[in-house]
Amino acid sequence: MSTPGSAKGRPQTRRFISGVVEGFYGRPWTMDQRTELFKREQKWGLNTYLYAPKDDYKHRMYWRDLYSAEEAEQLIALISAAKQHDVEFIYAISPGLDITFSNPKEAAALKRKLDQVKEFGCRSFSLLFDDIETEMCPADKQAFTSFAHAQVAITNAVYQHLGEPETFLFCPTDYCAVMCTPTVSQSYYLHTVGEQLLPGIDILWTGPKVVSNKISVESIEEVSSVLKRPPVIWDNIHANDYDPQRIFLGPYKDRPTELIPKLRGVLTNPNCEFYPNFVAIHTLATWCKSTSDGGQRDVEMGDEKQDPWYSPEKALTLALTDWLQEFLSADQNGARPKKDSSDEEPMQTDIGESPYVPGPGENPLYTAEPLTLDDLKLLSDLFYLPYEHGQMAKTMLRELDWLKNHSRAAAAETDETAEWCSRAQQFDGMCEAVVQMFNRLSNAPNRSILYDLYNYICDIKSGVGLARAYVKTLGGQCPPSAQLMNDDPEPWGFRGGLSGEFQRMLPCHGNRDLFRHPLMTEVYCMRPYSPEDKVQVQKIFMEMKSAGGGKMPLMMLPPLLCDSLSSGELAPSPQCALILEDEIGVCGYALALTDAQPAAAKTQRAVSAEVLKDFPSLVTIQVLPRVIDSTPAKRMIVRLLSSIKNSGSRGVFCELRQSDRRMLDFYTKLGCFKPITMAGLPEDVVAMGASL
Ligand code: GDL
Repeated sequence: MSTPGSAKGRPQTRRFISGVVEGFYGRPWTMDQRTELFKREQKWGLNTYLYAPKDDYKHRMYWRDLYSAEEAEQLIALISAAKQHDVEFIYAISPGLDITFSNPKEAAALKRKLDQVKEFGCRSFSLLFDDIETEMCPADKQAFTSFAHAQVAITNAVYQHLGEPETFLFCPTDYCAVMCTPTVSQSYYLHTVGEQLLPGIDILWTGPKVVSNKISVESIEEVSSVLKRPPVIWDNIHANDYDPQRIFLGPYKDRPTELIPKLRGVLTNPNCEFYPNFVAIHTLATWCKSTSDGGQRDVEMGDEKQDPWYSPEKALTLALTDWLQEFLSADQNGARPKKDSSDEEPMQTDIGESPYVPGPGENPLYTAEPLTLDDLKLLSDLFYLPYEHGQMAKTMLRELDWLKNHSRAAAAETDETAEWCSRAQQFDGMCEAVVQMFNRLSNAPNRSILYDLYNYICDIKSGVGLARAYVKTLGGQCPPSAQLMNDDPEPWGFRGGLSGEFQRMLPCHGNRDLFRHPLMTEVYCMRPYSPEDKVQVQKIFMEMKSAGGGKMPLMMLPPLLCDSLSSGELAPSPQCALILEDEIGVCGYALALTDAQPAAAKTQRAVSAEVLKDFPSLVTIQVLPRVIDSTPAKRMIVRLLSSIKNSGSRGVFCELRQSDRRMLDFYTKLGCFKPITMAGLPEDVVAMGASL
C-alpha cells in the first residue's frame, strides 16, 4: 500500500503510515509496554509509532530540557527496539504551551533538543501544536502575520535543520473540522498551513471532530484540497483520557476503506491503559490491510452491504479470538502456571512446606473457570465505542427501559404480565452473564490485562447489579437489602463522587437517568390482608383520619362510606385487600368491596343506582406519612383494581375529604380516577371514580 510522494528527491511511492500515536493525557506507557507494542505492530502489519505522551515532562511542559544520561539510555533502547521490529519511531515534541516563535533562542532550543534525539538514532520527527492558546504574545504578533505563519515558519526551519527527514509530521492547532473558523474550506489558518508548510511535511487531522464518530471520504477530500496534501489521521476513536469511567473495546469502525488511498496514513491514539488496546490496534491493522489497492481482499472479511473490504464485526471477532489467548496465558504478574505433578517443584513458602493438598472432607482447591470468547464479546459490547454501545449493551438498556415503562404489568394481572415476567427473567439472565464474565475475568491468569480493566469491570458489575435489583423491586420480589439504599448507605450506594453529584443535578443527565423518580430508599413488602391485620388497619385509619380531617374535631367529621371497611365493621371482599409493610411493621393498606351497597347501608347513605351502575365497587387506601415514596401505594391500588376487575366489576369509586390534600393529590395523579357527581355527599366530601 502506498501514497504518491511529493517532496523533492522523494521516492515516488511512500508506504502508508499505519500504527499508534501515544498522544493521550495522563500516565504514559512504560518502556516495556512500548516494546511490547512494537512486537504487536510488527506481527499485525502496522509500521509506525508516534511518541507524543502529553504528560511526559520533556515532551511538552519542559520541552526545552535535554534528556539526562539515564533517559537517553532508555530512549536509545526504545528507538532501537522499534527498528528491530520494523516500526518507524517518530519523536514528537509539543512546544506550543510557551514558545516565543520570534525568539531565535527558542528555535535554537528546539533544534538542540531534536538534534539530541537524532543522536539517539531517531530519524523521524513531529511538531505538535494541538491544545494550546491561540493568542500570540506581543513579540510574536509584531513578527508574524498570524499564528499559522508563526507555526509554519518554525516548523519549516526545524524540518530543514534536520535535513528534511522522510517522515516529518505537523499537528495544527485547528486539527479537526469543528475547530475551523468559519469552515474547513474557508479557514484562513488551514489555508496558510496548506500553502506555506513545505510539501515534504505531512499534516495530522482528527476528522470532523476531536473524537470523530465517522470520517467520510468527502470530508477528507475537502481538507486535503485545503492542506494541499492528504492528511495523516490521528484517530481518537478509542481515546479515553477524557472520561475516567470509559474504556473502548469495540472495533475500528465507521471509516470506509475507500479512504485508504486518499490518506497519507492512520495513527490511532487509543485508551490510556496499554493492555486493553489489543482490540483497538488489532482491528485497525485489519482495516489497514482491507484495501482494494493492496489487492489483499479476504472474501470472508468484507460486508457486502456496508464495506466490501472490511467488516467491523468480523474484525472484532478476529481480535477477540487472539486476545483470549493472551488472557489465558500467565504474565509476570500472573499466577504460576500449573505444571504436571511430575515436574512440580516444591512451592516456595516461608516455612518450605509442600503444596497444600486437601484431604478427605476438606475443601477442594479452587479452580477458576476459564474465560470464554463469549465473555470477551460481552465485555466489548459493554465498553464498545464512544458513540455506540455494543449489541448486548443496547439490548440490556432497551429491556430495562421496557420493564420500567411496563412495571404496571408487574404489579397487577394484565395482558402483559406474563410477558413482563418472562422479559424480567431474561434481563436477570443477562445481568448474571455480566457477573459471570466478571468472575472469570478476575480469575484469568494474565493479571496485567485484568489490572488495567479492573476498575471498569467493577464499575459495570455494580451498575448492572443496581439495575438488576431495581427490576426485582418492580416485580415485587424483595431484593437483598444491602443492594438497595437505606438510610445510611455504604459509599457504593451513591456512586460517582462529587462529579456524579454535579452530573445528576444537570437536566441533560437527568433525562437519561435510569431512575427518573427519586430512588426508593426503603424495601417494602406487599401482601394479602388477613383478619389479624384488623387492629393495625384500624390504628392507621384513626391516625390518618385525624391527620387528614383538617381542623375539625374527629367526632364531628361526617362519615365516609369506606370508613366501615377501614374500621373493620365490614370485611373486604375476597382477594380485595392488601397490606403494606416496611421494616417497622404495617404501614399501609388498600381495601375494597366489589359491591359498595353494604357500606352505603352501614353509613345510612343512599347511593344512586346510576352511580352504582357505572361504579359498583368501593375502594379505600391509606399509607402512613413515613412512606415518602408514592410507588408502593400506586402498586397496591393497581393490584387492587385488577382484582376488582377480575371479579367482574365495571368500575370503582372512592370518597375523600376535601381537606385531605394528600389523598386527593394521590388519586388525581394516578390518572384513572376522575371526580364524579354523587347526590347526598356530605359538604366537604368528594367522590372520584375509575372505570375498569
Ligand atoms: C485531543 C488531543 C489528544 C487527546 C485527545 C482525546 C489531539 C490532536 N490532541 O484533542 O492529546 O488524547 O484529544 O482526549 O487529538
